[in-house]
Amino acid sequence: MPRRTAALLVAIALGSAAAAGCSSAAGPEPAGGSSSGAGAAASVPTPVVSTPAVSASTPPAPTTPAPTPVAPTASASTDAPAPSSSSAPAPASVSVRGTVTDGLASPWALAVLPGGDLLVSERDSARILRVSAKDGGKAVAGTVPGVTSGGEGGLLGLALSPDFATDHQVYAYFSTGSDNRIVRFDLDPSRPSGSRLGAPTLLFSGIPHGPRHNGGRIAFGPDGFLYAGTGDANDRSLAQDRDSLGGKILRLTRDGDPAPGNPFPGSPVWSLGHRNIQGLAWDPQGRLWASEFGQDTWDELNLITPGGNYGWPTVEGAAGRAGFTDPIAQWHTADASPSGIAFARGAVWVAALRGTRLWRVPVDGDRAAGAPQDFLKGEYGRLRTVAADGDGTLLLVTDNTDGRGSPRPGDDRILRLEVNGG
Ligand SMILES: [Ca+2]
Repeated sequence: MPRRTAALLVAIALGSAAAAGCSSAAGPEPAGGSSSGAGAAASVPTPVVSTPAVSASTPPAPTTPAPTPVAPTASASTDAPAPSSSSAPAPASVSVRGTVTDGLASPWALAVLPGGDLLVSERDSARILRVSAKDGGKAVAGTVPGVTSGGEGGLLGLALSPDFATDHQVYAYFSTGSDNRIVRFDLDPSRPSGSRLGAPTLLFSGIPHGPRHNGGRIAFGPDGFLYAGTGDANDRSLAQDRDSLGGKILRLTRDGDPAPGNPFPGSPVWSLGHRNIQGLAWDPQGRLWASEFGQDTWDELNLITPGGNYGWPTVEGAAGRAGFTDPIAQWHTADASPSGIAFARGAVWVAALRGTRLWRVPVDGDRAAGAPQDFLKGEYGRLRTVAADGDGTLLLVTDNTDGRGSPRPGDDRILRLEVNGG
């Protein structure tokens, strides 16, 4: 039997098993970990996905050939166009260098302050904590007023002003009872702990809110504008509606206005057709990468272009359909369920909740340079986000206290990782 055919059959068999195993956890942040079917899959190679199966049943896109999405499997390299040995990325290794701090409750976002201290948001308590780089000590910088926690909502993203060193401004994305919104605070380190956040300035509101799919990641791009990943708020029709803020990546000025140069005049929308975006990162060339929760089939890593339509809910994962941009990499939801991402050492690093591991997607320009590698599988439970902290260092935030995990003593924590190779 030709190898490709054999691989395809394996893909179908394993794919069916994986689909059956996750049918009850179709949410964007499905539970998982040791008590779920993920345990049984732990010793099985990650299912082969996509490319052969898709191309076998779907005619190729008529015009521009989409880059082949890369599936997270060692055997994918036998089916995918193999990079030449001279250009193949070296595998990387990851070492856990220590626990920066622990005892966090539903941590969600992480920001690295000048000097190395960290800001962490706690989704349910609505607190922003400052963590000392020296000893991991935690101090409450303040509690964000007006946050309504519940489901996947609460205090979500944080972003530092690009001029934080001089303006001390912090941006936050959070849920109220009726919407998601973005505010800005002054952070005054000279004030007493607990009152270091000034009064919030409301910058942007009306982002659709629901018990699930609230998006929530915010980050400043290299262009100085603020990007926000939103969710479809469990109303899938919003993602393709250019007039809705749901299921989008938004691009805003620092004051919350639609940024100049956005693809749809007067609109904050930068890209559409998303289900739930919780990961945003730029590579050194200024390309924006975004992770996205799939429903029950394909999680995605996408390369974002202005005005791009990423397909939800018409398609999930790589479909090769005209008018929709296919992902660069995709995973079964049991293997990933990706929240925060970071770019470091020539790769996108993806924190996986249900997949309980850290994925590395090596990239070469606008495409994946090889099959994703996974690290720390099952070792620390659900992973909420990852941030780069200088060359070769990653900060990884666990999230076993979000109501879907199995907290263990010390959860949740921030780990410092050292990346070698790559
Ligand atoms: Ca998509």
